[in-house]
Amino acid sequence: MTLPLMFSPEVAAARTDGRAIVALESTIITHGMPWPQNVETARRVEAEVRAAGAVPATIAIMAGQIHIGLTDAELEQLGQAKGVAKLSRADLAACLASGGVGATTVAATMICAHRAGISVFATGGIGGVHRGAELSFDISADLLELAATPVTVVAAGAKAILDLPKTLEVLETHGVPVIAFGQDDFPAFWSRSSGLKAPLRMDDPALIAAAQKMRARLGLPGGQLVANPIPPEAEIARDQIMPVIEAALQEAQAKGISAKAVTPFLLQRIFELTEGRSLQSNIALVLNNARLAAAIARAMVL
Ligand code: PSU
Ligand code: MN
Repeated sequence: MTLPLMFSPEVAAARTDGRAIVALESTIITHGMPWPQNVETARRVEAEVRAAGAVPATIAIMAGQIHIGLTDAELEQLGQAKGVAKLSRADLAACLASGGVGATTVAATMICAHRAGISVFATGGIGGVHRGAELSFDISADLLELAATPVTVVAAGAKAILDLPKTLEVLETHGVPVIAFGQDDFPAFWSRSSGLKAPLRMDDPALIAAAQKMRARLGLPGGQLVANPIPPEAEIARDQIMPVIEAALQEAQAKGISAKAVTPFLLQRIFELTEGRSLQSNIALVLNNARLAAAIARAMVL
């Protein structure tokens, strides 16, 4: 049996023409933002990729098929659907085999993108090492996927709800290049800086593309994490967002939220506690990441 890959007409045409393609994930649509902003944002992100000269490929599982690129109707359907599975490396195959529907996380989107020949992917923020991981062992599969699958992921750093020093340590242990774009500091999703220095810095999308190709030539598996700071006008300062994050984390603990539910719960609570401001920042940073990913993807096909 061959892999059930289904390309949208737009992505199929881009493949024929050898154009730059940028993968986009779907968990941010189903679990990361409320409707209707989720669908509106997904459309705007796709438009941003096109405006920057590449072709967007939003990835999701529908009726047991890996969709590489969604039509507008499919996007709307997914954005309104309730109870969609959040798929990572561990449950992707089971969902496909049973003919199910699922949204792909960073890890699962990387896997599908790679199978579809796409090497650049834009998202909001990757999963990472959760606070208290020394007890819960909650470390996102996104980190190990970056070590295994050759896709360059553009994110605004890791979400500040995580333990960022431990996240950087795990990435380093697994040999994942963490490249801050245009600054020295590792960004913290809603804020431009985490107060931590990023291991690497690059200011040129072409260099980021060249580094990914060089990894392949070295015979090293895995991708790269490009940490792109949120635009200054959209950021929430660290001293403003931190107390909100603390409050959300305490609620999650009191309610016994665990495993896959943690990240969606925290994002929703932070949205409520900031009266929607965190969502505005999240949208701005994803659009910004889409632009940079398109520039990297264009350099990749040269
Ligand atoms: N970025 C966002 N919003 C999100 C996510 C990323 O701006 O909802 C999702 C991604 O799909 C990421 C997932 O892979 O959160 C991480 O979940 P976990 O911590 O359970 O691994
Ligand atoms: Mn987790």
